Amino acid sequence: MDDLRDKYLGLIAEANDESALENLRVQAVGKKGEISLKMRELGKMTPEERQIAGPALNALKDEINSALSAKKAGLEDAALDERLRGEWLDVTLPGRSRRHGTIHPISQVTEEVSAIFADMGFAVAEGPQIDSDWYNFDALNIPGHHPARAEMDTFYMHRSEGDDRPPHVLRTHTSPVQIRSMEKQGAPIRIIAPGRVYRADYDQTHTPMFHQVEGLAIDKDISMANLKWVLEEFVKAYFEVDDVELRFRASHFPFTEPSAEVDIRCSWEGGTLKVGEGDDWLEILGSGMVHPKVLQNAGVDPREWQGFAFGMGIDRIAMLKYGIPDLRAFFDSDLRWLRHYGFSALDVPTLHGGLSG
Ligand code: 2U9
Repeated sequence: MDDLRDKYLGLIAEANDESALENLRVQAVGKKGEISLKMRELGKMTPEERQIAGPALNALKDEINSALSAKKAGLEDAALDERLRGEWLDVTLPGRSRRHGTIHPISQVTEEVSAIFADMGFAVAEGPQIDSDWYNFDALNIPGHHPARAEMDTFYMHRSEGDDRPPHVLRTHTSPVQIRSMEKQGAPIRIIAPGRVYRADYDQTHTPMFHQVEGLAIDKDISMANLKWVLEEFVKAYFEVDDVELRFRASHFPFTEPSAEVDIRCSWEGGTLKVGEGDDWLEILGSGMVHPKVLQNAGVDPREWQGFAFGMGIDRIAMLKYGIPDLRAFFDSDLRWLRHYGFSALDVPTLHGGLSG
């Protein structure tokens, strides 16, 4: 019996996986196992012999069963340890940083401006960047002899000889969008039209492609007073100041009458712009009451409807707010520029909530 005990405890100690252990269990204490066979022999023994051998065999069976369980638990622990060694993770290590792209200042400012006007009930309208000279000029009361229509300022689409379709241009302002919107939905209307525009001009303050946002509000009794309030609210929200003083200077545009250029009070102390204080004035937009002829050209009856329009350069107000010195860098600079002046994707403005993130 001691031989049997030594044999099986030895084999169990040496087993190194669960299936080997199971084989040993069947071989030792299974129905036809060595110990079970020995137990069957008890019947042939004398009562005295049986009284000694019976309990001894039961004890041996118990001992082997507990050795099997202990070994099984040991193998499971070892397997777990092995797995954990492979999956070891230092949660105190700093995260691996991934290179994120950034939002271009033009996109950021377009979103900011759209969110501010959306809060005042303006919808965003879009239109084609190549348009007919009717939508870009005539409908806006800009006559054929106007200098803006000269090839020097406007990019005209090439036409082959004999092609008599009306001339098309790269739009020089987003105003055609408002004409098309009025044609489509009529009055009343409250929209802004942000987007790319093109003029043949290139120096430190002009690029041949730049961005504008124009606004239009047409209703039964809209006046310059409404224009003034809307622009004040816009300037305060955009430059994030509680108060600002606007100066309306009489001006002339073919598409508005009367027309005004709008300056904001500011200071440039220490080279940085402060809006709403100081003795300087900064021109940021043009505006006026939409010319009756323009309303008529867009299919809106000027005897019934009137309203204001305004326009400003997105690139320019982006430079002013975010201290970007050279306009040309917007469109021909490298990724280092974008990493410096770009915005995180989390900084996009939300409606009714100011800036998130
Ligand atoms: C319609 C009627 C009127 C839009 C207007 C201006 C004045 C203006 C400039 C600002 C700086 C262009 O980017 S800029 O160079 N714009 O001064 N724009 S009123 O007037 C409209 C537009 C559409 C149907």
